[in-house]
Amino acid sequence: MTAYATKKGGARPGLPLTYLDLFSAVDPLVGQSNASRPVLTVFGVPYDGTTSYRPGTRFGPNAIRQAFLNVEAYSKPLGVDVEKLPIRDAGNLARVIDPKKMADNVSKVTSEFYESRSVFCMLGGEHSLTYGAFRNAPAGTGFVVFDAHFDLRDEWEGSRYSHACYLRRLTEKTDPRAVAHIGGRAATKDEWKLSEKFGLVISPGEAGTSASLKRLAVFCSTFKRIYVSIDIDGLDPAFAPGTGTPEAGGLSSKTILDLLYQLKGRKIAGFDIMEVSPPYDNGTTSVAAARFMNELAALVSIAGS
Ligand SMILES: [Mn+2]
Repeated sequence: MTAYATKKGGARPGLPLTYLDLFSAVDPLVGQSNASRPVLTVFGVPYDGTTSYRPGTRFGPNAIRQAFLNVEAYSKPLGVDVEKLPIRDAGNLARVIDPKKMADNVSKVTSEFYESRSVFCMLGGEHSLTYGAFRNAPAGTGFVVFDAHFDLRDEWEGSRYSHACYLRRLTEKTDPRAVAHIGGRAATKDEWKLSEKFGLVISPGEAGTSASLKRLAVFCSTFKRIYVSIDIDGLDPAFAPGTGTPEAGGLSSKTILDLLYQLKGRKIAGFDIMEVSPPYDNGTTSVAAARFMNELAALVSIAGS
């Protein structure tokens, strides 16, 4: 049991400490730091309004939190005890129905983080939200995404802001050469063509080889900061059954960790973990998401913002 010590309520300002303050926990928040500059601020977006196949990612944020409170917080590969980091969990954003408005609200929130150079972690929710989270990132920020899909459709089921379109919308506003895409295996012929404009594409077969680790490290070294987006369906369904649009032939959780460790020493602008769908999960998907969150928090603490 790890993070319980960091999420204790503690004394209320101006009031004496009671045993209720001491023993009660605000479950399932990731952390309750009230530091003026926490190392990381977490927020969830329980939104799955455009999910095309199996809905349920609206339940993702709290499932990831619950899993996070039960994974080991000490990262041996990075030498960081995440339990000791000041992490603030701001809870979940209020949901609005329209996907563009939802992404706009996310964008307003993340713009404040970028302006104050504070690092955030967004827990999804569907991947359309990343269009809001990344589009106002400062110049010089590279975008590293793990995903089975390219999400480069111009529209899907009547919406240009569907989770199948978010990277198309993003790369209309930002340079596609700033995108490193890892794990892609399910896309239309047009999407494969568009993906050739990305700065780096690592297939599931190549991912994890020493050549792929080096290619990612070199890609990241050309940017001031990196934004990391993990669509949990980048993992093979064997590792992550709890997702809305699973695709066979994917990454292992070890492979994603090995690739994430290539970011050691790089400044991270923010990151997100998306598309966890608890109704289809046997528990392994949210635990994998929690492990990624833990290691990314450790990476953030090493390099600062
Ligand atoms: Mn996907």
